[in-house]
Amino acid sequence: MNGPQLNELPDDSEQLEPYVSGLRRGALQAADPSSVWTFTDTFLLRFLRARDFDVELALKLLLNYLRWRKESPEISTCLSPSSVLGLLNTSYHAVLPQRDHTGSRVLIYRIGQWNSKDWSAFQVFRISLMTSEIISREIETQRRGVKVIFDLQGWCLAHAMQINASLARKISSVLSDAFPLKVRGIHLVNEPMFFHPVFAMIRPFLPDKIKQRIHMHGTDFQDSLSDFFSPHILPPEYGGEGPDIEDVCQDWTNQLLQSENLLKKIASHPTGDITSEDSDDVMAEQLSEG
Ligand code: VIV
Repeated sequence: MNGPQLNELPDDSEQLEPYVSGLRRGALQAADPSSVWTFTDTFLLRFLRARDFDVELALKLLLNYLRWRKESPEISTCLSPSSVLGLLNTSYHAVLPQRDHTGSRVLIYRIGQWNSKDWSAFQVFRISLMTSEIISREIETQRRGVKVIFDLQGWCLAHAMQINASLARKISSVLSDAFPLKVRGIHLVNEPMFFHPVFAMIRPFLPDKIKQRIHMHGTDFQDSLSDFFSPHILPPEYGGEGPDIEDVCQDWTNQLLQSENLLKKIASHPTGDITSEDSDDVMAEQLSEG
């Protein structure tokens, strides 16, 4: 069986066993001998699916994920939706209730809602990490990845000032090889001219594969965005016939708040491998069925 076929199998399929064992062996070999890491199958499968069951690439991704977390404590150690509720309540972010025609999750970030006097770039980044941790638990998302719409209306110098070279690097790492999510498309809408210098900081670190998936739609974006997303899933603000942006943001904020305990556990765990059967996970299962 090839990678894409393996990707369709469920977590408990026997055929996945050799891949899971191979990845576990590699990870334990690469680990600091004093560490007490253990890895559940469920956790390892996220990395395998993200790399279509290429064990070597999945190992690289897993080690990058662990290193990124360690090197970015300002972002990774504080995953608490309630701590950024003020920002979430401005309709800054949503995961659309419906997947796109390829099964990808569709995320919206409305950067203009980010008041940079009140919220640091690290806090803003944490929201993306929280959402990513939650949706990467869904098997269908592990298979079909994510597409992201960044609405840059309202992007201004104060925002640009928050993005230094070190942060630009962290952004490009999670997009390319430090988080177990396939990034299938990045769509920028309403980007002003002076967003370009910021993008120029991030771009050089991105592999060609990701660069090719970045689309700049400008202010007159509705026609070109509809080439990628069917109108019935998009909010009217983005040229669609789906639910209002305020409603989808509110719904996702509620999902995040319900995941508060789970996210705190993930943040404080040495590897992030939280796969327990408690109430938090019931929610993750409900999400993956939806
Ligand atoms: O976090 O798959 C200058 C995606 C994103 C993630 C994470 C994962 C992921 C697609 C990002 C996208 C957003 C963690 C796993 C990189 C957080 C960005 C936070 C910063 C502070 C936002 C500032 C605005 C950016 C906007 C443009 C970025 C694109 C060119 C990617």
